[in-house]
Amino acid sequence: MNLLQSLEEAIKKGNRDDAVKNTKEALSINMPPKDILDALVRGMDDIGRRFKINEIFVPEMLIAARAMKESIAVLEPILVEAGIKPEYTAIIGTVQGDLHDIGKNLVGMMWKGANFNVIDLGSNISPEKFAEAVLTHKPDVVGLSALLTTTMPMMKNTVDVIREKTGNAVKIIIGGAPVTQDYADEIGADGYAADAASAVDLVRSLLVSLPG
Ligand code: B1M
Repeated sequence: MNLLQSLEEAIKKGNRDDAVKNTKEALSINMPPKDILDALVRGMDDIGRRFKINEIFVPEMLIAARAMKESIAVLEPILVEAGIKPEYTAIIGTVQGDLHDIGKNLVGMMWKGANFNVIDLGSNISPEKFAEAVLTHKPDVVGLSALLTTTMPMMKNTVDVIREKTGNAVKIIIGGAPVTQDYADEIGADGYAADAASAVDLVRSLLVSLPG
């Protein structure tokens, strides 16, 4: 088994120590951070598949998620260190009622890697808190994440409250497993990205046309 396969296995087993050790080892031999990230995501995808067929349950998911988070904490500075001056300021958070933060963290990490100044509000964030953060930090873009079909409507509330309290200047983009481009159009968001890498391209394409 090669190093990336061992890393994927460590995530599947929720073995934090091995996950962190393998991540550090992969970095020490200059493996591309993107390949390391892909191994982490593959491990977590498998966790989701097995949860669906009732092969594992919430505690195992939590343990795997914790291992992934710790590996990501090791990986993050490597992706970030290339940046000199942030290109854009971005706020990100998972909407109210939703505790899933792994995908949101990945998007934030990719944005940091793309040299954006990222303000991560965390998960379970109310529309009002998003709006306050927009007024405080004056970002170029706000990213909303949701992983539950039951919290998707909170995306619409959040878009509405941000628009009402801060106007139309800030771009709002949405993402998360149940979210689609159609849904983004329906709720008046400026864009939708299917994954963390596309979220970088999307921000750039939305902001490049802005004057100034
Ligand atoms: Co939950 N969970 N979970 N869970 N969980 C899902 C989402 C689920 C699909 C599992 C299943 O049934 N197969 C299901 C949702 C069903 C639905 O609504 N259709 C589900 C459920 C039901 C629940 C609970 C209700 C379970 C329960 O208690 N009965 C509960 C809800 C709690 C709550 O939020 N209020 C719950 C709890 C949890 C844990 C806490 C145990 C844990 C979360 C830990 C954490 O995040 N800190 C957890 C996990 C880990 C999962 C799965 C297994 C993995 C999610 C994940 O992190 N994926 C998930 C099953 C699955 O997705 N296969 C599941 C990896 C991550 C990289 O992918 O977040 O999709 P994802 O992010 C992607 C893209 O979506 C995109 O980029 C990322 C990849 O590059 N993206 C964006 C995400 N946000 C974006 C924002 C953007 C752009 C792109 O722009 C701003």
